[in-house]
Amino acid sequence: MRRLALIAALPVLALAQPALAQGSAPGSNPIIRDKFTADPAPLVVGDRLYLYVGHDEAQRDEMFNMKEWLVYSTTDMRNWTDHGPIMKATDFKWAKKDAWASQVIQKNGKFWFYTAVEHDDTHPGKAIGVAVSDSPTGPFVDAKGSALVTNQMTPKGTHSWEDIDPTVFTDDDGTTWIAWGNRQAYIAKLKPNMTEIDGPITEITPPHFEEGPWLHKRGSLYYLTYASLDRKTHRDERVSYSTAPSITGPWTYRGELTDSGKYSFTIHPGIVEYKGEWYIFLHNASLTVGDQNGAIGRRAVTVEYLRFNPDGTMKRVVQTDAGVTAPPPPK
Ligand code: FUB
Repeated sequence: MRRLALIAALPVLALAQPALAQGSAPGSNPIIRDKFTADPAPLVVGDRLYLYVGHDEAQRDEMFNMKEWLVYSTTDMRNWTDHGPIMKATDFKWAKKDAWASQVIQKNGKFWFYTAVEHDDTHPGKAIGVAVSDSPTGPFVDAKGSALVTNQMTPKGTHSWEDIDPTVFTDDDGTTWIAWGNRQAYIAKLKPNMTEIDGPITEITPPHFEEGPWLHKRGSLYYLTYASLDRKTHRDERVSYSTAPSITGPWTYRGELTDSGKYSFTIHPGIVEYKGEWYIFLHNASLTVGDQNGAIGRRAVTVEYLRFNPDGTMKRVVQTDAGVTAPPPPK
């Protein structure tokens, strides 16, 4: 997120939000309609898909106001159960605010929640925390008692919100990796205890990287998908991606996967395979709740089918209102 760009864009965004015709088929986009939600992170547990989101509560022209994370689940990709909040940013005693992007991963019989928050003045800037629960619906509690990553651990960065948006991925050898970043992207191993970085933090910034990295693997190919910003041609973020033959690279840039989200400066990918289908979760700012229109800090999560070419590259995703209520495209 670029602060200056966001502020410059606000008057335009405020004008550009007609109320959408909403209330169509269950499962159409946006998939959650009674609250503003952002930064979707899917996790499959058995036959259920859980979706972790940040709760957008910005008032009027406030940029972001995110105090807590919510979780929803589904077994049919149409009907979503609201399990409520799983944690507040201030449940990390060392954090001041900002329940920003997160991801949950299951390992060793527990659910590990990695997320970005604003650290208190002992380590100024954004930081990454880790929380744990015995259940995918929480409650989650701080697993470490201090930040896993602080702004001071990545000294090359030029801004205080560089260490955000963690994505976690367990490779076939059982090693769990964490990647994160804003403008610079980083990757590191996690120790088996899931609460400490193991070894060096390596910079892997791909072309046009802005934020919101998401790691996944399909077949023998590794994917790093992220919110991108082409500073010369685009005002709003889009999704781009790179692929690699191993989690340690080398990464090859594969270009843009999506356009920007409707009325939204930010976009944020979360990719998952569920019941034989691949999906990409995103967010836009097309939702109206009561008298509140979508805005930069009032976003709404969406989902689309994801399709792959024979060489493993991903087919460009068109963001629709029908989403997964439309017939699945051919594989
Ligand atoms: O939701 C707050 C921030 O906006 C996230 O951390 C970024 O990915 C962007 O979506």
